[in-house]
Amino acid sequence: METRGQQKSTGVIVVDVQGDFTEWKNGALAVSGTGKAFIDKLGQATSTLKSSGCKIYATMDWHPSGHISFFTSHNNKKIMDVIRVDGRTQVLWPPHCVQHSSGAELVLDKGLFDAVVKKGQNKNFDSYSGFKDDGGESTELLDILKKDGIEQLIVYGIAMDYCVRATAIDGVYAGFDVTVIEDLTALITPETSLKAKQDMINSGVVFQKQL
Ligand code: VGL
Ligand code: ZN
Repeated sequence: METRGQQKSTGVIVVDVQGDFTEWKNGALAVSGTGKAFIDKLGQATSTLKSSGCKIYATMDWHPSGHISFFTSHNNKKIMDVIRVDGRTQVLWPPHCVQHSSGAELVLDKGLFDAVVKKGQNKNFDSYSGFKDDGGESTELLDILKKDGIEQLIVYGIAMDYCVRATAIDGVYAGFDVTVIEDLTALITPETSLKAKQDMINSGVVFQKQL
């Protein structure tokens, strides 16, 4: 079989581009820089990648009400407090991406996606990574990538310092070449994003400014 010169098959993981994370939809956990212009840019980049033959996957945060990551699920806690649960660190967020709520909906055209993977469905575990939750339970993402013969991943979306970070790093652990497109991400805080970028680079994630 002739394989020389054949390109590695590329999968694109569009992380958590859901109303609740956007300013455009006045989301519950709106990340700065996520107005309509940013979302349009993500849509255009994703269309371009799809046209060039990449498989396109979306992850979705999909929490039950009373989820462990919601500050309202704990007594006397406020947004962005950090607590310890069973030896794990848990950042507390406003309730967001509650299953079936309008804020949980993807804000990109669903026709772009070859598969959509939901995460964070177990009330007791958070799941920044699209591959597995903090309890170690896997989503179907890795099986889908393997079935599709994917060898390299392009990752972008919201938020760079949390779910993009965790998904990109787990992608490397799973054996993929992973590139994060920086201009197609939005970040929650400058401090966590600086650390996140360093963590990703240390894990072997490649950073690229633009597509
Ligand atoms: C995310 C905080 C809480 C993310 C999800 O998508 O980055 N951040 N849940
Ligand atoms: Zn979440």
